[in-house]
Amino acid sequence: MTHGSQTKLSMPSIEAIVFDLDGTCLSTEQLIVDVARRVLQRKGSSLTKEALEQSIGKPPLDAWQSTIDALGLEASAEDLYAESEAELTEHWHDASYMPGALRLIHHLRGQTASLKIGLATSTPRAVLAKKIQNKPLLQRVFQAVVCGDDDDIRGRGKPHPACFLKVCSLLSVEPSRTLVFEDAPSGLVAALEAGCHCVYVPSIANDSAEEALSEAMRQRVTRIPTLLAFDPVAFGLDAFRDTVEGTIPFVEHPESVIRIRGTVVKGFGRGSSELGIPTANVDTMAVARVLPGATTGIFYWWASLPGKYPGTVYATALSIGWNPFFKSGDDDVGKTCEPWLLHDFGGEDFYGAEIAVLVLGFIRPESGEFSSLEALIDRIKEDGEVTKRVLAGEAMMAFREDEFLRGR
Ligand code: ADP
Ligand code: RBF
Ligand code: MG
Repeated sequence: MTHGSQTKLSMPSIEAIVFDLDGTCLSTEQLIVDVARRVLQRKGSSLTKEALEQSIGKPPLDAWQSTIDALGLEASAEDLYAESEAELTEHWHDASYMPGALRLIHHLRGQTASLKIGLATSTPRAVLAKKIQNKPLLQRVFQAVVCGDDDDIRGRGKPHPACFLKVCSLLSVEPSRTLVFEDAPSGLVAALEAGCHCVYVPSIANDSAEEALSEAMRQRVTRIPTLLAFDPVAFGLDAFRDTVEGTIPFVEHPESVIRIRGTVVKGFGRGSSELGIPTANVDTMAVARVLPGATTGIFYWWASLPGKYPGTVYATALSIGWNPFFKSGDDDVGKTCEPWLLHDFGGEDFYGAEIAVLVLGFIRPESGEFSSLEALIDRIKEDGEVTKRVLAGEAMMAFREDEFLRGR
């Protein structure tokens, strides 16, 4: 598998890994959006794509104000925030793992060389307990946990380096031998200020946090689009042992399987005509409901069109992302979710149909670095071949029977 710029870094050997929680290990953003959706429903309104885009990545009160403005509501941001906080308190344990987080943490625990693992989160300790209430791995894996309301941290939240300095000290490791996983610009700065190296997995789409960093600091950042693209070998750690044909199957951790149900919508109209590869674009709201906004990559999955062809399941290669090969300059082309069903429909289209998909594995990060359109097409066809081979495996075949694929 290719891993872009994850070349081996010139850094001392890694003795500790420190995780941020929200947006890095847990997909709390999804939960917050779900709760926002319910709050708005009770007000007789509903969350639109535009309102969601306006509010993503902002602090809660600002996010609510943007939503109110975008939807033209007669409500105060304070009231809606209070209402959503009350509901969130009851639902923190519903937060799912970020794609690849469960697998990565399991892997790090099983390293041959002893590796310390810590957590540095802005979350108050009481809320942390709720968030990990039903996640036994997160309850026992960290040898040191620093929370935002700890006495010596309060008032010195990220981007202040205090939380990372403290967790390093609790783990008895030098920051220079510590690798931090972060998804937010403030966390990235905090980790670097503390002297750590940082694997930056931005949770905000098209974020450019590195631009604000000094050249020296930038040397200590490795950006990846999703934890699924992390290569431990580049950091002197053991290689993953769960890959099949260079891909990452999710079946070992069934909670990692992603289920998307949506409607087939119109795309840019270049799939069939320009590439000869039709893709049944899924409406982005359906995707946003289950996958963090910044997660991109090429995946494989089983798909069905339950309303149209009930009972039939198709092997499918899927691209989720910004199609960087086609992105010219600063054009902000929207994120798409495009399944290529590996089946000949004889020229038929199924716009408007319900599509159910079970994402079972990760093939590679999406790439903009193809020398020609033909090179991209060849690579996509190779993704299709890999998909067919991997999905033929016994564990994968079993998922064809999944209730989810039968429709509502
Ligand atoms: P668009 O940009 O609108 O998605 P495409 O050229 O990618 O246009 O065409 C995709 C459409 O073709 C799909 O929405 C679907 O209705 C139809 N289609 C036909 N065969 C397939 C297939 N094997 N996989 C995906 N979509 C297909
Ligand atoms: N687009 C890219 O820009 N980079 C990619 O690496 C890439 N990989 C893809 C892999 C698969 C399996 C599929 C189906 C599509 C991929 N595409 C990629 C998306 C392609 O650009 C898109 O489907 C067309 O532009 C039509 O919108
Ligand atoms: Mg398409």
